[in-house]
Amino acid sequence: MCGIVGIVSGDSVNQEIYDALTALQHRGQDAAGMVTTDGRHLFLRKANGLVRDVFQTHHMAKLAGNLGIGHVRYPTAGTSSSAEAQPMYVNSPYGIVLAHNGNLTNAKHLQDELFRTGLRHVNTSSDSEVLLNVFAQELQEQKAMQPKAEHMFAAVRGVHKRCNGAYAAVALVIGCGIVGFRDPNGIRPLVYGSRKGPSGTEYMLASESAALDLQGFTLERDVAPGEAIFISELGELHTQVCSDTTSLTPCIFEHVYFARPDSILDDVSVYKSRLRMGEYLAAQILELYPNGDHDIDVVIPIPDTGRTAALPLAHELDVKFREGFVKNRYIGRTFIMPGQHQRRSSVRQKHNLIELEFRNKNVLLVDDSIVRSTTIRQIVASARAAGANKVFVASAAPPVRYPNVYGIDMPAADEFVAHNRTEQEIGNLIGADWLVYQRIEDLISSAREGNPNIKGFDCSVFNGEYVTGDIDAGYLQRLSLDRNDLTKQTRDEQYNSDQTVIELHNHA
Ligand code: PIN
Repeated sequence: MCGIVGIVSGDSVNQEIYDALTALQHRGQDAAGMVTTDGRHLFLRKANGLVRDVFQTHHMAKLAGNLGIGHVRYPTAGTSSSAEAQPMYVNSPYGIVLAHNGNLTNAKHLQDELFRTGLRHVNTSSDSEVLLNVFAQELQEQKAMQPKAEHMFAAVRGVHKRCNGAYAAVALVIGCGIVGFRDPNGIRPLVYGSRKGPSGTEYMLASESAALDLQGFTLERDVAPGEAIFISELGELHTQVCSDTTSLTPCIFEHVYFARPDSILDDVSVYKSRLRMGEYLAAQILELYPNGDHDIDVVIPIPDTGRTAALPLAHELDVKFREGFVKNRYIGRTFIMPGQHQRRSSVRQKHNLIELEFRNKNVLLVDDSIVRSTTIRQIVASARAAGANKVFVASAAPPVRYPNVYGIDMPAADEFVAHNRTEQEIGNLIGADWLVYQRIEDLISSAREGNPNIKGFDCSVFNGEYVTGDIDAGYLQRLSLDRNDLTKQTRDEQYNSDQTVIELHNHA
């Protein structure tokens, strides 16, 4: 998963992009990057690491200019090499940089096509470099000496015709402005906002509305599926839907886990979605165990995301809500750490127990989702070790059974605990007395009740239905082979032993 931002301001944008990227850091901790422009040159800084480590004072001093874009990355395609950090740059036409969140499902085909039709070379294994080059090629076709909004829109129209999959992107074109666009299914989020500046209205595009709030921008609205928002370097805003076939089917996993609770995506408060997930879980438990004979003494969330659903769940069940785990906030999110080994050791460090909340009690543990089950297995075991009588588990999301092809790092079905297992078998495996999963229709209602205009969500990780309609067994097999934990680990080891070469190459 990744986070993107673009700002056109009347003043220097470097600090604001830095702050916005920090607000989006939860979307990716692997690499960060920023490009600014003074209208003639681009200034680029990107490297592996957290925002606070990548941008140092001497970098910030050089990131001059009133417009810029930024990116935080977790690698969903390709390697953890810093050569694949974003924004990515192409010199022709004009000089363009682009930051992308999502995953193109026809990247290989497009890469060949780019060479055949434009003699364009794609140097990394990143689909974002493909997206950048398709956009550049389409913009070049416009043959404008000084590109304007209409040329940007025509280029985005061309992108929509050729690219499949998920993409929310911001691109900066030197001497022109910033364009943000979202794929025709609106799978990945993208919002924009405005604020009054000393010399007129200033605009910001971002993956999540929380980043706008924190920079003093007022949320205008979401970028619509297939739409492009162009902000010229003078601060004029133009919008156009650049696809004839659009439908809004945003990724439901944003509501389950990825997005910040203080964000509003497609007019739905993520926080409220999660509260409703808790209410639906409670209704299901009361249905399964009528007359309150569920035997639960206390509801204990697994921090952080699990907490929002656990609160109304406890309330509806009329049992106590207690904090039983203290999370060390200085350890990264385990779920998005590459490689199972790293994940396992950090789960252990991450959650410590408040023993007295467990001793001799029947506890219901609530997490946002169970993917590989590494976290929950260890947590159930430590709850028992702390003296719990019975340990029940509730997952605010249904079982994750299918790979994600739209930019979330869940590429291999056989790494999921629910792969080829029934819910009963999973419950046994994780050591729970019983396990209850959210029903998919309840999950959809939890998010959709915030905005009934949303026709549907991409729920592919739960139901295997891919909204772009282009995913077959062959694609999933290639994805799994290319991106499973073992492949990633081997690739990272190779990259690490190669680092001097990459460092030299990337010394800027
Ligand atoms: C934890 C969010 N949440 C915890 C992410 C772990 C699945 N996992 C998804 C549960 S937090 S596993 O909000 O960032 O603190 O099943 O793959 O082990």
